[in-house]
Amino acid sequence: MELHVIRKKLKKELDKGRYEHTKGVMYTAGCLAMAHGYSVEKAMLAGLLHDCAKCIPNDEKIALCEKNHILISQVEYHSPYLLHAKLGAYLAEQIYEVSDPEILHSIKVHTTGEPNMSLLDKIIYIADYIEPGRDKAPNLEQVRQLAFHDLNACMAEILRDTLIYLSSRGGSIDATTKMTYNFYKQYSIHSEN
Ligand code: DGI
Ligand code: FE
Ligand code: FE
Repeated sequence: MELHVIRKKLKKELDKGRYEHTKGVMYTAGCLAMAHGYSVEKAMLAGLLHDCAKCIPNDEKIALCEKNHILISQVEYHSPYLLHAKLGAYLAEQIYEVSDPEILHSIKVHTTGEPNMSLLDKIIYIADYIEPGRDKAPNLEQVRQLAFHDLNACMAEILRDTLIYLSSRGGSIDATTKMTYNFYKQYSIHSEN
């Protein structure tokens, strides 16, 4: 499917704020690809589609996963918004006709991450967090700078701040998010880790 067709479709599927965020992630992913020697086109396509399932109502997310044999964990039943990553990868392939496994995988893991991520996985995970429309996270200035110098250290910072945020909120934390942090904390610029 051509890029402008995907954009038009997404504009209808997503609410205004989510579509703006999507464009921010698309361009930021493109810039990170330039900085780290990855295909700009592929990074932008992955960024464009990463949240394609985000605006589907939660009960529908669960129904769609069940119907298509996408496994739902206890934490995902408890926080169904987490499913937009897995479901997004599925829809990117089925609806938006993306067949590149690197792109599909980066969409699948963009919320929790996973240990030992590929270059594109990290580009999308990080672009999602630092795109210009984001303003709530702590240390954004430092994290943004790190993103263009050291992807692994940047992953460690984002995961650390995300886990602090999630435990302050008292919600359930996916085991994968913790495993991802445990993998990336070795690269942290903070000596206490
Ligand atoms: O879809 P976006 O909002 O653009 O970003 P995202 O897909 O990274 O989702 C971000 C939210 O997901 C953020 O508030 C942190 C949260 N999150 C990440 N890991 C976990 C998690 N939430 C829960 N409940 N458990 C996790 O392990
Ligand atoms: Fe997301
Ligand atoms: Fe996002």
